[in-house]
Amino acid sequence: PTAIHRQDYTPPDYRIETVDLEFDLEPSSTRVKARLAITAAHDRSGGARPLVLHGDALELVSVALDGRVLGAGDYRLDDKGLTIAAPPPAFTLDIETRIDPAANTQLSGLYVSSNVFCTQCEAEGFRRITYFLDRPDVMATYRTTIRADRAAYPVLLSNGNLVEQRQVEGGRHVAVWHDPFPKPSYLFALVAGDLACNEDRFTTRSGRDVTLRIFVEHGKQARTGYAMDCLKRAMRWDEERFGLEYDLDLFNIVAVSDFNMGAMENKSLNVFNDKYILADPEIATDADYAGIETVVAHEYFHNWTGDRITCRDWFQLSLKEGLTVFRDREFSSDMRSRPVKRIQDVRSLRARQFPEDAGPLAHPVRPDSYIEINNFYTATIYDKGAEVIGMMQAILGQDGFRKGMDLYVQRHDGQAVTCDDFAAAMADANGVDLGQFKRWYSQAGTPELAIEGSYDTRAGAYEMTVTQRCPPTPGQPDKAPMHIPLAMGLLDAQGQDIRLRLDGETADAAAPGRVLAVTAPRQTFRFVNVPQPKALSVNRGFSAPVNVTLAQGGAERAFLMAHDSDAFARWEAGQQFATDLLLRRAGEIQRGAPTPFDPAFVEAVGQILRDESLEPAFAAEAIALPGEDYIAERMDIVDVEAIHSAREALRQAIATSLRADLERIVAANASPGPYTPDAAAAGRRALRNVALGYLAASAAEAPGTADRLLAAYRAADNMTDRMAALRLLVDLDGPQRQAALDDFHDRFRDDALVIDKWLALQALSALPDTLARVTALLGHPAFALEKPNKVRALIGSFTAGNPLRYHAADGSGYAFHADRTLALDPINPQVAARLLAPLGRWQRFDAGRQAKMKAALARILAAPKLSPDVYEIASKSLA
Ligand code: B3K
Ligand code: ZN
Repeated sequence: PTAIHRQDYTPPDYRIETVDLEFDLEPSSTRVKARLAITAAHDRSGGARPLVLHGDALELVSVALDGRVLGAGDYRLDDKGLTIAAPPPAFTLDIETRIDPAANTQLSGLYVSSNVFCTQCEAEGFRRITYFLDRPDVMATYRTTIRADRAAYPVLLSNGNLVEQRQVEGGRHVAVWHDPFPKPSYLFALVAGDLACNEDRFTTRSGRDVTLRIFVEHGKQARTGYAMDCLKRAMRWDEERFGLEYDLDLFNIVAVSDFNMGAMENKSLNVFNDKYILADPEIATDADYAGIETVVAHEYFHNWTGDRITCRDWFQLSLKEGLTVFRDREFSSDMRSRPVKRIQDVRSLRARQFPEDAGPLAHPVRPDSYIEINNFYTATIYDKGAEVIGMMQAILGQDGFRKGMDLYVQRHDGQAVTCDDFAAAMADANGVDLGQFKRWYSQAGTPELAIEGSYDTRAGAYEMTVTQRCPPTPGQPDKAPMHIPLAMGLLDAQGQDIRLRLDGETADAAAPGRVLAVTAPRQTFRFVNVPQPKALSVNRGFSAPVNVTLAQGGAERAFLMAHDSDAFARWEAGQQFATDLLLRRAGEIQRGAPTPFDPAFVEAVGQILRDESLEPAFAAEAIALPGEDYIAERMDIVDVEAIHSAREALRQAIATSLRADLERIVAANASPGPYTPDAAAAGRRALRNVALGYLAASAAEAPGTADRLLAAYRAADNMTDRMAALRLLVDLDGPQRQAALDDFHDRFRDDALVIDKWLALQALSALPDTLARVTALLGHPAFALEKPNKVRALIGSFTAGNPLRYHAADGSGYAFHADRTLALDPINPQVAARLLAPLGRWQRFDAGRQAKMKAALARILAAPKLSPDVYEIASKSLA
């Protein structure tokens, strides 16, 4: 496999103006007729250039140019596509292909999921339907005719407006759809199946009456109410916040059970993994509800940031993904608690993106090369991309950012553009220079900020010195300094923000918190007229996605936990305090000499538990310790056992000291009535379940714990509480664990999405025999390698979510991972490749584990007929 480079981009030689598609659907043999109106994009003085259409896994039936059927000598077919050497400047091409959707286990192109035909064309799936210029800068209008058996596939959908629907001979029927908006092929979609529908309406602010439909398996309509509500709220929010309105009379969502990702933003026909649509209190947790809100909004927001304005090439993927994640985050923050949302996003950034940026797969937000584009739907493109957009908003302010968005839409509606175009719109609308800032697009790696502060009592001045450094990443040994917006403040002894004015500024510049522009490798900020400060608060709101080193004692951290005016920073102070304690304890465990934890931390946690003014959802985050993966990131050589033991020990210390407070929290936050998924109720459940988790951590001291958890499991009237109890129980060996798991399975055996949870919980267990149980579950009737949700639930939860057992010293976890990868690759290479990242982190481990991880990667690479997807990840991981 060969790499494609961003620098090699050239505009297409041909344009495709209109696409007329006709599908004759049969599961194992579908015929596709495509009529393409093609024109040359260049003047022809240098002679005609060849037309090279992409194609993959297609059987060509016939091809005709301006009505003349071409013979084998008129074109060339190879495994990349179809080439016509010297076509005329404008012509019509008729292509007929035959495809086998039922055999399409890659789930890219047209495939069948539980008797429903559906498509996934991003990034390069359209070429698995017909020969095409399958690149995002070729935008055409589509007309789609679908012919299928009427009884088996009563619902026939594609993009745009339904033009006609009629019955035809042989028990078949036909639907014709037309999409007036030019779009790239990756946004094409088709669905055919026997589906139930929840219908609703939405009137846009300019008065357009839009029909909203969510299609699901029969019997599941009742579980679509929340998704529909989210959709309507998202539509309204985008009008209010960004002035962006929906542009057709119909918006369709279809939920399918087999899907490679979360969902897909095809124009007016979003296709979803049903995990992000179906919900009711019996089957969905609070986290599931929040996920639905996010993903429904995200796909809807793509209508402008992705569909109306799309990417010129796939190196610009973050143009639509980073921006749309930013938009869905803003939406969720407005719907729920902004600080809690920020905390959760930062937890996930640190758990997924920071490790990626520090490892062999690190790449810039705008990558320079790829082998398989599907490998680049990464945390860096999505989440760091959203951070980059968020920093622009931090620099420009919300109004300035809105001006930039308005200009971006005004300039580029209907176009396929680049990250530079977006940044130019932001810069031009605000009259600012974002030149240095744009290094965030080109430089990989998480910048490190070393910060030191000192107070000069005599001068009444505070100096903060910031040194920035960005570690080397593959292909980028040296980095230039970045423009980092750093939000900060100084607290006085009462915990109040001190008004800050930089040396040289006038008095009216003084403000209680500042956003500093850190631009130099080393920079000192001198604040004048400052009374004696008690604590320094930096990177408030996580204003930049960086790692901060700041020597702060426990007392200062505890003070910030209690007083910082920025809620995120209060949480962060607790995380850093806990991290200090856990890293020290892990070292002591390695040396066999643990010493007691600093009681100031436990006391600070107790204060949070007793502070009734706090939002419960915030308190839940504030008392939850950093995850094992975060601690691992901060260790020179990762020791999963020491990290696990240290964390368990701190949990026990908290439980022992604060038992009464924790019991009170559990009692006070019991469900007051029937379940509602709103943020306030979810926050109370979260706090109660974190407290319950601490109480369970002291299982050794309290022998009744397993019984108590089993009782909590049985008493639960919603999936959040049921899962919380079961999650704790699966770590405790005993009859209660098995009783609950069996009950759960029997209760939900017919609900695929809930069985996914059952598989995942068992894979996440800290018990020593977890790998054996996971291996046995591969043979369970509920498991199938063909179903991505099952693979992610069982295999992905183990490899990515259970560091303690995955990194077993004997290498059994790695061997398991290699075996599963090799079994999955021929079925679904995209999913196989996505799961591979943990093996690539070998540099972080001791020599014994390194050798075993590398051996597992080498074994994968040695396999014959490896997909480009897995080849790219495995080879880069070993490099
Ligand atoms: N754009 C799709 C992802 C497509 C995945 C291709 N392998 C989902 C989203 O970000 O909205
Ligand atoms: Zn997206």
